[in-house]
Amino acid sequence: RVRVRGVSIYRPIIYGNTAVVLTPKEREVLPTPDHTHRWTVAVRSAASAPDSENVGGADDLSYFIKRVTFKLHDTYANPNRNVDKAPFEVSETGWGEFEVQIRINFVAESGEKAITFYHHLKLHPWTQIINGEPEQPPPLEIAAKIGPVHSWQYDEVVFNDPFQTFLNILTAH
Ligand code: SLL
Repeated sequence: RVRVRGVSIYRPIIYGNTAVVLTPKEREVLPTPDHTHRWTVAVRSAASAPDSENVGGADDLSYFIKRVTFKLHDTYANPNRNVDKAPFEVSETGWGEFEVQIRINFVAESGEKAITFYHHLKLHPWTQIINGEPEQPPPLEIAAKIGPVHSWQYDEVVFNDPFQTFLNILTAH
């Protein structure tokens, strides 16, 4: 296996979440009536819109990502969610914000170590301070009218001195 010395190649990604307020009807049919939101946390190509689903298309990251593990809050059953194909995302319902650990494993040909990002799952559209009280999210009825919450972070995955075979894979896409 030959490394190509002096070469740096990067792939732009976004990671983050969208969230919507559940309607009273949706909450009725859930086994967990205390859940207030439905959310999706994901890793996507920076070339695709945050909420688009172009599986197998130009923005499918699986040519260089083998697995993404989303570590959810311990209140969730099986908090470690492995996703082995695009779209690299997890959808759930819940009531609270928390830190999601996002671990990205690259394809075997890369010889690269996994990398980890942290994302604060965002459910509420804003915080406001009323009369010096602690920050409060708006009431759910108002949040529902405001619409989906998006929270995305741009980043670049950099590969230094990549293996020739991996460089070939990257540049072929
Ligand atoms: C908080 N530190 O206290 C956060 C924890 C946990 C969120 C939020 C679902 C749990 C379930 C859920 O929304 N957990 O499966 O019912 O705000």
